[in-house]
Amino acid sequence: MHKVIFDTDPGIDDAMALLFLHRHPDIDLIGITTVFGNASVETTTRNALFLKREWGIKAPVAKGLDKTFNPDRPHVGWPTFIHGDDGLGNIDVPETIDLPVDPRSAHRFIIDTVRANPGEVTLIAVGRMTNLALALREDPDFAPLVREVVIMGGAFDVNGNITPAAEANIHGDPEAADVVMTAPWPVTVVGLDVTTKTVMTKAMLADIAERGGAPAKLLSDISQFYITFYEQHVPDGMVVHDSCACAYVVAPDLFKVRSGVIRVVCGGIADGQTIQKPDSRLFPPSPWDNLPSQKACIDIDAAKALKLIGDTLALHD
Ligand SMILES: [Ca+2]
Repeated sequence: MHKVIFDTDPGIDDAMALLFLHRHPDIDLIGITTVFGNASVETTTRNALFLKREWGIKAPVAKGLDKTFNPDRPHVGWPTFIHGDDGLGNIDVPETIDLPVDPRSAHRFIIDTVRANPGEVTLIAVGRMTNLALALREDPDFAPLVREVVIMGGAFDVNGNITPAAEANIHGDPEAADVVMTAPWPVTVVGLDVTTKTVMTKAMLADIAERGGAPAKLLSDISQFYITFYEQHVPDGMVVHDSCACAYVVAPDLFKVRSGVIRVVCGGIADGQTIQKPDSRLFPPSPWDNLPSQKACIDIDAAKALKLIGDTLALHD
């Protein structure tokens, strides 16, 4: 069993990943922490509570802060053209959800939960890296107690999606991402190199909606707005970015990884770019020296990953 804290900014592909974690038999979802990105943290937290209620998820929800790790960074608008004004595809999510939020902030919840389960917790982070970086700053000694960190973000051997250099989750808080990539815990980065190969067709989603009961039907309804956006990028369907990170946790064999120190460019025209120094390469002294080697996913068996994701989403409670 994998004890998982899901750090998320729901977000349509986040919603799919959350249902995957809820339904996969090898995942014990012990916490949901929210971050801003696809929408404000007020909205992403409301959406997490909405999905928790609709899907009967037990895990507590802890709300993150609404500032980048470097508070001087200017605010960038929300991508409402991808995720809708409500962050969930404009399905009329209620204004408020009558469920309690954990009294702790997201980063404090992460620290406390990891310290209560040393060596056992996997952090899956599929939004900006702000909460994880804040946790490292508040409690620098807790990183080695984390079993594994799996991130959806970054782009290594391919272009970014928000600039030619940068992927959106990393671009949204580059300083936080650099702190997370260089911390003494094992990180695997599931970025655009593999997620853009993982396209769920409309037919696959319709099949999941038919087999998976009301929760899968809701997921399908949420996803239609996103599919319309993706028509300009893929011929049929949607890229399931965040679910790829969850699939990695239960089926790492479906991914090809490369080891090496990963740094994040902070500032300039390549702001938010992720750059790995492969362990097999030698260079003169550089800012990549004397830091932990992490894993970047560079290929995926997309057909098998999509089957795993689809079959999991269609499982009944
Ligand atoms: Ca996300």
